[in-house]
Amino acid sequence: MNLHNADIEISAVDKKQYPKKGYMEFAFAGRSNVGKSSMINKLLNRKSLARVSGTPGKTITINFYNIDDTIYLVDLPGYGYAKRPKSDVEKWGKMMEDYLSNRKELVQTILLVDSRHKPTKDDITMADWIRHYHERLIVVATKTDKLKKSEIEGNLELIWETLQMGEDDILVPFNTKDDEGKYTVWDMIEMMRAGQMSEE
Ligand SMILES: Nc1nc2c(ncn2[C@@H]2O[C@H](COP(=O)(O)OP(=O)(O)OP(=O)(O)O)[C@@H](O)[C@H]2O)c(=O)[nH]1
Ligand SMILES: [Mg+2]
Repeated sequence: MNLHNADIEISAVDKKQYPKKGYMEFAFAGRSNVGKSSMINKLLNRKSLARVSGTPGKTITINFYNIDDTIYLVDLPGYGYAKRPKSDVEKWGKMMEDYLSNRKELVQTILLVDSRHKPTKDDITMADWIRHYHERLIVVATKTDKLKKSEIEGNLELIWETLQMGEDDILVPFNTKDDEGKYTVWDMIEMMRAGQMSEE
């Protein structure tokens, strides 16, 4: 999968709007501003297919990107945005729960955390949620270009420890400035799609 036909299929505010084609789905969760939309753009070599926001967390939607009429990449609404009203936090919770717990097409939720910081309480909750619904926790540590080379390993260790990751789990460093993380994420998605990652 190197060159992709990709388009937004639906920006859903309600589960009735979720796609009905049955393609496998790979979803990205994480704090507002962690880089979910940027990562989708990077994976697809597109500048602004997924909207990258200066003002985080404005609308609570689940965005489905149709990739080659084969899979969906799913941009989940971000959390941890301080200025969000309580009613929005509730809406967020209901939408996430609806999607994560009932969606048969969902193969894996991938958690994005900022490589510069220790994962937050919300990140830990999200990691637990993912572990509850999937066999393994896959975490992408974003914005590694903002770290010194010498800092990366230690920060990855801190993320690994804080999220209590185990031997079946996967942690991938990622940034939008080079292509390394992009290839690793695509390889993972390809393997999951082919069902080759379950029994290693
Ligand atoms: N330097 C650097 N900046 C990044 C990287 N990824 C994202 N950013 C920046 O981080 C900011 C937030 O990125 P988004 O992709 O909008 O984050 P998001 O997780 O989709 O945020 P919400 O949609 O609000 O949940 C933007 O200013 C991006 O340009 C990265 O790898 N390196
Ligand atoms: Mg976004």
